[in-house]
Amino acid sequence: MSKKKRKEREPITSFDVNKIINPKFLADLDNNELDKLAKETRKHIIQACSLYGGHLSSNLGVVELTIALHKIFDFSQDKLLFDVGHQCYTHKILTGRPLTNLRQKDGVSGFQKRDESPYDHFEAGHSSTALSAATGMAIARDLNKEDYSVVAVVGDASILNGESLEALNHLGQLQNKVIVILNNNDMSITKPVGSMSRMFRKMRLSPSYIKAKDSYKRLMFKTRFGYWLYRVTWNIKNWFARRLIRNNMFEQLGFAYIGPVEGHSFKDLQKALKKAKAQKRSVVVHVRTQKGQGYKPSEKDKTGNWHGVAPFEIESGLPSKPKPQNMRSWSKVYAHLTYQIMEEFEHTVLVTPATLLGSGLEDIFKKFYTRTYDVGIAEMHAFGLATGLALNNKLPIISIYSTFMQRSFDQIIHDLARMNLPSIILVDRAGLVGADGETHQGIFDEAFLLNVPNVTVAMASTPELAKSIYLTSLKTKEPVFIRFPRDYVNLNEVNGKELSIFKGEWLIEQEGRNNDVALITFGPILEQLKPSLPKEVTLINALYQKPFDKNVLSSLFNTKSVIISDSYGTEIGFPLLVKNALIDMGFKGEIITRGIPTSFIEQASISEQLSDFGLDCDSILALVKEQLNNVK
Ligand SMILES: Cc1ncc(C[n+]2csc(CCOP(=O)(O)OP(=O)(O)O)c2C)c(N)n1
Repeated sequence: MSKKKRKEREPITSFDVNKIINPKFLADLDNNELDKLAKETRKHIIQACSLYGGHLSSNLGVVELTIALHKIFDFSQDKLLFDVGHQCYTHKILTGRPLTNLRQKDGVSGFQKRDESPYDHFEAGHSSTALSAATGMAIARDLNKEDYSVVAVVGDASILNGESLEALNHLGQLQNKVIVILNNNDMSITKPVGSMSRMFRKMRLSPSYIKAKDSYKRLMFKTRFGYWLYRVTWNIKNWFARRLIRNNMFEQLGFAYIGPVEGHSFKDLQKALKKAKAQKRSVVVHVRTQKGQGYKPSEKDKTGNWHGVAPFEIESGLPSKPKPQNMRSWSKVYAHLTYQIMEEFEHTVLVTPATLLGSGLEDIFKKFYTRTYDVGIAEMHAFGLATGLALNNKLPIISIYSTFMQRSFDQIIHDLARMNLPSIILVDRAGLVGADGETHQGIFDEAFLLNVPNVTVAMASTPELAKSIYLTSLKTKEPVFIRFPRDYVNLNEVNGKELSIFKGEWLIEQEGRNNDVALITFGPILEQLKPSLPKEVTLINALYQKPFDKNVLSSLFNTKSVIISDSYGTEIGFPLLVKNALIDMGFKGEIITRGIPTSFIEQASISEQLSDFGLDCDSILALVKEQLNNVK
C-alpha cells in the first residue's frame, strides 16, 4: 500500500496476534504500527514462555528482525532458515501459529517444523546447520532456474561452529546468492567465547567501520576519476579499500556486507534488507540486537538464565513451580562430584562445549579456572582437545549433552577410542528429554557407543553409585562414558558413601524365587521400581552397559523369563545385545526386551514419553507381574 493510501485509513492501534493468519497484512503497516505489533508479539511470547517454558531471550531479541523479514520478503515463496530454530516464535505467530500450546504434546513445536506450516522450509534444533542448507537450497534453486531468495538467520555464537564456517568458506566462492542475517546479540547461552567472538563484539560496537566505508565512498565520488575508480575497477577499489578501511572477515571471504544495523529499528532493518535483496551476490547483513529485549529480567541477564526457561511468574520472574524439595538434578549431582574430583586429582581438565550453565558447572569454572575450558559450540573440537590432553598425561573430563555429542562421533571412534585414551565423558540429558522434542532426544548415543571398541558405558541408579562409577573410572585406562538423565534425585542420597565396584559390574539388587522372572535394568528408574517390585522377581542393576557382567548374566541361566528394560536408550542397543548374549550362552527361557523405539520422538513431557513406550514404572511393573503369572 502506498504511503498516501495508508494515510487515508485510520492508524491501527492494537493487534490481536492470536488472529493472525499469514504475514501478508504487514505490507500495509507503517513503522509506528509495526512497533505496536512488535509490542503485542513480545507480550504473547512472554505469556507463552511463562506458561510452558521455552527459549525466551533469543526470541525477544528478534521480534523486529523477524517482522521486518516478513515485510520485505514473501516466505510463501522465499526460503527462511533459522539456525538452531529456537528463535522462531515470532515467525510462528506471523504465520498463523499462536503459541497457545507451545512445546506441549501435540502442540506447536519450539522449532521450525515443515509439517506445521508451508512457511517452514527447514528444521533444526542443533546449531550451525542453516548456512550449509541455505547454500544447498541456493544451488538447487539456480539449477532449477527458479527465482526466490534464500535467507538464513544465524546467531553470533552459532556462526562460529565448524559447520557454519565450512559453509561460509564454500558459499563465499559461489555465484549462488544467499542472504545471511548475522544476529549479533553478543551472547551464546552465556557470554560467547573465543577470539572470533571478540572480533564480532568489536564489529558490533564499531559504527566507525561503516563511517570509514561511507567516507571512502564519498571521497571517491567527489571526482570523476574517483567515481570511475569506484564503479569500474573492482579490484583496484578493493586494493584501495584494503588500505583505506579495514575490510571485515565476510568481505574478505567474498560476501557483500551490510551493517551493523540497529536490530530494533524498523526503519534501519527495512533499509538494510531491501539493500540485501537487491544485491547480486551473497550478502551478510550484520544485525545488532539485544537478547531478552522488552522484559526486564531477561534484558539484564548476563548469565544465560533466561535463554531457556521453565514456567515462571511474569511479575516477579520467579519459577512458577519451585524446584522439588530435597531434590537435586542429576547434572548437579555430577557437577558436585566433578568439583570434588578436580580438587583431589590435579591432572584432571574439564572441557565443555557451550553447556556450562545447563550442566551446572559454574562453580567448577570459577574455582579451577586454569583447568576448565568452555570451547563454545564446538563439539568436535571438544573431543579433539581431549585427545591432545590425554596424550600429554592429563585426564580430560568432557561434560556434554547426549544429543550434541552426536556431532563428535568421529572423534570418539577415530581419536579417543582408537588410541584408547584415558578420558571421562559425562553424558548429560541421556534418554528422553521432553519438551525440546525430536532434535534433542538423548537416545541415540547408547547403541552407538556399545558398538565402539575400547569404550566403557555406565549409568548409575543412585548418587552413591554415581560416585562409585566416577571414582572407578579414574583408575581405568580407556574412554569411559557416564550417562545420566534429565531428572531429579533425592538430595538425601547425594552424600551417601561410595560402594567399591569394579568396571563392568552388575549388582543383584534382589534375589527372586524359583528362577521365575528376572528383570535386568539400570539407571534411576531402577530405584523407583524397587519399592513396588514383587519379591519373587530377581532384580539386576546393570550398572555398566558395556562391558557386561558375564557372571551375573550366567547366574540367570535357569530363569524362566528374563525382561531386559532400558528407559534411557533405544531398543536395538543394550536390550538387544543382552538378549543376544543370553542366546549365545544357550539360554532357553523366554526373553522380553523393552527400549525406546528407534524413531524421532516428538515433544511431550518425559513421563508422557516414557509411558507411551511402556518404559515408565507402572508399565514395567505391569509387565513383570504379567510374566510372573505366565510362568507360574
Ligand atoms: C550443536 C549444538 N550445540 C549446542 C546447542 C545448545 N544451544 C542452543 S542455542 C545456543 C546458543 C546459540 O547462540 P547464538 O547462536 O548466538 O543465538 P542466540 O540464542 O544468542 O540468539 C546453544 C549453545 C545446540 N542447539 N546445538
